[in-house]
Amino acid sequence: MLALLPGMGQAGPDGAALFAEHCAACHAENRLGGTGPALIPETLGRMFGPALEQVIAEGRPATQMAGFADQLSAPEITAIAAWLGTPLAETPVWTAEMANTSREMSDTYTPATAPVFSGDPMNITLVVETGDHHVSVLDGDTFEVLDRFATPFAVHGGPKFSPDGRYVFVMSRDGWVQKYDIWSLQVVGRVRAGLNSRNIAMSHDGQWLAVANYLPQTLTILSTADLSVVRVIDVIDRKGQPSRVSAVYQAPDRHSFVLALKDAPEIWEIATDPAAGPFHDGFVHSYEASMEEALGAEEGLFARRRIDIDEPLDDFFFSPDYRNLIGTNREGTKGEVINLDVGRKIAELPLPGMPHLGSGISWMRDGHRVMATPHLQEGVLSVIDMTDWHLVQTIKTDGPGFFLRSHEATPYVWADVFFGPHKDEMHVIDKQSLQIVRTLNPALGKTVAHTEFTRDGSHALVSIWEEDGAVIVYDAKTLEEVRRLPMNKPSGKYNVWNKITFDDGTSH
Ligand code: DHE
Repeated sequence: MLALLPGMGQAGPDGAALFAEHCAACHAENRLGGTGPALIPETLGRMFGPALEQVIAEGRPATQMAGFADQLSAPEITAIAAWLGTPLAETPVWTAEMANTSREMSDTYTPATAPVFSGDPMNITLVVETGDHHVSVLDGDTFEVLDRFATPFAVHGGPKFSPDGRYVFVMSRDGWVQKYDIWSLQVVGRVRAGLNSRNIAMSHDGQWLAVANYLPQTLTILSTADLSVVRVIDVIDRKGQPSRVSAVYQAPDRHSFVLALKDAPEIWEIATDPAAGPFHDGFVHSYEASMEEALGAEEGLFARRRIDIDEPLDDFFFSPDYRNLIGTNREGTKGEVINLDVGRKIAELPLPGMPHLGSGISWMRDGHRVMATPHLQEGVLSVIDMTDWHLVQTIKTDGPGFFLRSHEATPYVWADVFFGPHKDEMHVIDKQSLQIVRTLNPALGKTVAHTEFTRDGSHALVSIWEEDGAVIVYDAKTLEEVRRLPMNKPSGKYNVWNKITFDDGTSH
């Protein structure tokens, strides 16, 4: 009888043992990451099976991840990939102290007293390149790449700018938050705020950055000045059950953060201003001024308000005054409008087919504010009147889309067709007639997605979302291509001015 080789069980190669032998040195025995990223299903997202096997076999270009094809057989690689797809047996602990210990501030960072480039610092556009985990910093007038910096693995969600547009913060799915100084074009530092994080939000005054976590079930609050952890709030519902945080949103007019909870029928509002937080235009809310989780901060700062709802709601869109929130239920079959002033549901919206409200945008039409949202499972955009919440129109598209974008200065909405055979299309839709006026098709067979505008709205930047991809710059009036900048799987793009002014047409 043959002796079993290390990592080989009776039923075939043992993925866990092989991981311990070959991968744990960089990714940690518990798979929560070390010099390499966390390798658990929550952080790997949609990367499973063959995609993981390919990375294990071939490595990742421009990173320290080497290929293992010459050391491991194909079945061994398959076994490791399968092991990475198994959830952790227990919820890991990640305390404020542990997060603070992870903080790494750059020794070489030197703040500049003025921008080190000649262009308009308010017209900088960041491009997240997910192919090799970098961000390119573009001059929004010349489209020159001013800098390209490495980010933690798998950045997700929109980077968040300080209100003056000088600093930007990016977050990776494995919980790292990185600070970058746009004036000096340098990375300032990073901290691991969670183990599996969803997104980040900036407080109205730029002092605090909130990080929504799935693992552990917490909201982490960082000081934007030095990335230190000032508070970790355990997210526990009224019945004592912990909940993941689906997302945290900045509500600048309310001086608060608003939290979507994945597992609890509650919406949380966290005050970011001890004086004005609990008040909004005369409404006095029942904030719990001394939370059990409070760690001795000024009274009222980070106080929590719970809003009870019928079922968990996700993926929020807000009216521009942040009085109303639109969320969708877990099944993605309807939308609910919650008035944050009175703290209850005021309307229900017919939104079947998994609306992606986080990508929603709004604009003025016939004297009314309307909002539009794509749907992840249906080739339609829903347009809703935000004064009486009726469905104005359903616009048929060539397939389900992910992102919508517009700008105050353009008559059009740009809507991608992210899923299906028409993923290479970008619809351009008239904001008044709600008709598709042009369908762009700049890269046959490739995914074409996500639009961002320059500060003045004169140009639209669109991603060819592939490793040998590009950002295409269009003249936003003539819809003609002006430039094509090669990029490595560019995903989202974010213009400083449009983001800090909450321009109509950008998702928040
Ligand atoms: Fe996202 C934003 C949730 C999958 C790329 N995505 C967001 C936001 C949320 C969210 C709550 C708004 C946060 C913010 O910007 O502060 N995304 C989710 C999901 O629940 C979902 C469907 C499943 C998941 O795995 O988390 C999901 N998202 C994806 C992807 O597969 C995408 C296409 C590729 C990726 O990077 O993982 C993706 N999401 C993005 C991008 C934004 C985003 C580029 C920011 C868009 C913007 O313009 O602001």
